[in-house]
Amino acid sequence: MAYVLAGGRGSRLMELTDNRAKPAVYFGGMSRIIDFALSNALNSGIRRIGVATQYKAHSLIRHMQRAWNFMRPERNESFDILPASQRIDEFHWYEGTADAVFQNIDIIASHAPQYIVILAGDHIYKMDYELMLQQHVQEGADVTVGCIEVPRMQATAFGVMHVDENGQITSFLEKPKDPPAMPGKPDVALASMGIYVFTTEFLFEQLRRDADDPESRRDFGGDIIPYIVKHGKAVAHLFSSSAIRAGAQIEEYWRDVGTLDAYWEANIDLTDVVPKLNMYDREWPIWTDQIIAAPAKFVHDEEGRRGMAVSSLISQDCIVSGASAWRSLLFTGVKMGSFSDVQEGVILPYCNIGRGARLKRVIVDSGVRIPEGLVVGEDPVADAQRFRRTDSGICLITKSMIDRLD
Ligand code: ADQ
Ligand code: ADP
Repeated sequence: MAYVLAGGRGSRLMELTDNRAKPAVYFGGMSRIIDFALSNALNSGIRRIGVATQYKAHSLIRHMQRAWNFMRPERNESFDILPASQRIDEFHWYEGTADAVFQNIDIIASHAPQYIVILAGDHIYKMDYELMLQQHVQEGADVTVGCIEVPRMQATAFGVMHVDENGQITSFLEKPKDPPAMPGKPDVALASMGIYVFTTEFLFEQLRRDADDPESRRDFGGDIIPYIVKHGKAVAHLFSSSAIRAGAQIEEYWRDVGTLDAYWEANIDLTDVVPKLNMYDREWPIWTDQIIAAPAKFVHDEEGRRGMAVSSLISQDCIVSGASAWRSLLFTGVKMGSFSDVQEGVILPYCNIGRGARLKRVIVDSGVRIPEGLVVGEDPVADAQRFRRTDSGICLITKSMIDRLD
């Protein structure tokens, strides 16, 4: 069984997660972030999935009901959406990630899985969990932790570990201020991806023990994993050893698109001629919700100006009329009016770009109507006053920011 943790807000995405949890944020022109973990589980052959939700779950739950409703109990499949529903008593929402599993022990037990793969619903990557599971079983581990090498200075946001020559984890520090380097690699740290394989019975024991510990924050990275590293057998599984093969090449791509800059960049990267993340891989499809809609359309406007998009991903139901897009993503249902121009823009579903608007290096939230003639990306001071502008100059534009303009 795969158990996906999808309750976190992702507060560093600022207003993009004001009304939806991070796993529900759109990515890549068609998908939502959670589709990657769910597709990985499905493509790995896992047919029982549970998803724990908490923060602003409406958009996420609606998406999963539309996109992920094809699991069939009569084929021994299941898809459980598990909102924090105060199952223990009326005072307890999910406290931490471990609690989000603990509170659903009875539901998990009803499916009787021998092993459970705990996943985060907020990372962009492709991975075959089967290989991690095989390693877990072969080595008789208590827990197997997915890990990846990252630049040492980025590791402050992760659990950082040391392993011995057999791959057993000998130390685990959650979000250390000064991350320890890997032996012989002073600029690299071995980071936890926040994904774990457990033998189910052992996980339940640990969750019950943790629930009785008044000091615990009920967190996998903060409490459960460090405890097992000290008292049991925790083994590291290197992501590079199970990254999916795309053609002959291993696609070693993993992103925590946790900030606006990282989110924007990971999206825009997909417009490269040969992106690091292959979304055209039929061997490893990223499943999502598909609406029934008209194809994307590019038209001359009345004045004869051409509508065009270059180096861009244009989703269905878009109309680019006498306008141009470059290195951009137009999600479903985006309409661009005459003389408007978008460069390096991530334009979420059902936005309208008004006549003559010029947008550079932007993220536009879903359903936003960009007024005629609005210019963003040319005057940093004006941008910062009106929109959420990052230090590197990416602007997030939301409905309420546009409403405040007039
Ligand atoms: P963090 O990145 O801090 O560290 P965390 O906030 O614990 O991740 O969230 C992990 C997952 O659980 C996310 O998908 C989030 O949406 C979800 N989640 C958070 N709180 C939840 C709750 N109360 N109920 C349900 N779901 C919840 C973790 C590990 C690190 C590791 C990084 C890798 O602790 O050791 O390095 O992930 O990104
Ligand atoms: P989220 O809440 O995560 O932004 P939604 O599924 O609610 O995702 O859709 C985002 C926006 O798109 C909303 O502003 C909604 O009103 C609009 N929208 C959704 N479906 C349609 C549609 N078929 N036609 C026009 N607008 C739509």
